[in-house]
Amino acid sequence: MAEHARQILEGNWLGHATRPSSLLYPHQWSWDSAFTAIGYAHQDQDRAETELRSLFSGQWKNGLLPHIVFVDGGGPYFPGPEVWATEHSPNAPRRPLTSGIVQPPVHATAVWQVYRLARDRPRARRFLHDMLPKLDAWHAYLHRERTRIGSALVEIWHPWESGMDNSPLWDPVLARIQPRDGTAPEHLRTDLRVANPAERPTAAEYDRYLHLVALFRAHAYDDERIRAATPFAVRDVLFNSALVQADHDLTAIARELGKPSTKYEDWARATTQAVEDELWQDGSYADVDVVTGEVLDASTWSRFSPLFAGIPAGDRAEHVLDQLTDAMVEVEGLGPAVPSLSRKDPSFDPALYWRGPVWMNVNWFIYHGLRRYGRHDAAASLRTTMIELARKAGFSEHYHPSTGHGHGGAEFSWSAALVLDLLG
Ligand code: 2M8
Repeated sequence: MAEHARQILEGNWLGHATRPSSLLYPHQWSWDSAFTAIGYAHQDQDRAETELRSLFSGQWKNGLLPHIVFVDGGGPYFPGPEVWATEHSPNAPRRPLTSGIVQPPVHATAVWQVYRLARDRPRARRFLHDMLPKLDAWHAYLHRERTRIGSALVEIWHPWESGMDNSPLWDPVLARIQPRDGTAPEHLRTDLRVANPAERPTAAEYDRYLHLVALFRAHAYDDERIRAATPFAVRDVLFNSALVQADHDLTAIARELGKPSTKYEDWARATTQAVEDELWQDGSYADVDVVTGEVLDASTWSRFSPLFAGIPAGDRAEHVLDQLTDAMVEVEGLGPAVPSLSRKDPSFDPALYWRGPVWMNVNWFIYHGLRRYGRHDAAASLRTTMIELARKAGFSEHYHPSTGHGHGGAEFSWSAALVLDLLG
């Protein structure tokens, strides 16, 4: 199993970074690289460090860590660098070319794991030392530019920033957008040529994705202007939970290096409190639309992501753990798993990307959450299902929640890397 996972990563290795999947995603993606480094950490310190260093070579002067770092000659992908046109921003690097939005901040978590598992300790310490200022700038960007007065929660400004592109969470927000400034004609969409179109976001969704990119470009990627103008601004449970955990990990990194850590502890505390005060709505965690104040209550897996960061306590934690047990599905002959969207949700579709399939990273977050709350048996069952899914269906992008069949991109890096992490 581990050998097969290593072969997948080897096949996607570009010499300095790992692409998520050869045809569908032929460049370097932000949270994919963090997951991939978490897997490499067990086997290959050099690869793990190189993966994260190369991702951060795309970091902007204002600390923004872009969701895609384009690889010269990487292969066709829409929207490519010419659409992002990040030269409009004084903060974007001239090289490498990048996108101009972010993804969930799991990078400090990855850096800390790479450091902890490294065999060559002096080298690992140099790595940690080099990464601290980069992570500091990245988290400072989020806490500074992605918050508004009155809330410590960070905002996402695009469905792609959530990592869960076509989640039904965004339906009501996207419905308010009338796309004008930029559309995505089918012939430009490289994803439709290499993946099953029935498993990809719709044309209406892509038009809105592109409308938002055009808006960011028109505002020269100036955060203050975008904050005032964007019709898509969401306080997302997963993004904020990942950030709380990453702030905890950044605290550990700073302490390990004998550097001040109070700022990171304060960030973690303030965001935790804000998740508890502002995102707990009617007995469940839920995203909030900043523009309308509306609660976005689709029953996605991300309602459980605060467990990963140890956010809920006492009765609330028990309640979330009970909801999680209810949301699990049984993959035929393999065991329990958490689907990206509850079967009971009207938008549930077992093969449609972030609207139902089982994803390895989702189950990895939940596995760690369960362990954190002492639910070791449930965590062990989830681990077994993930390993057996990969054995049965290979390292797919996502899996059918009943049959366990693989869907989406094949030979998918984070599925391989996170199984390597589970194998230990
Ligand atoms: C998917 O998103 C990209 C856009 O960023 C796409 O569909 O083209 C998402 O699943 C995202 O979470 C992931 O990071 C990316 C690469 O695996 O693919």
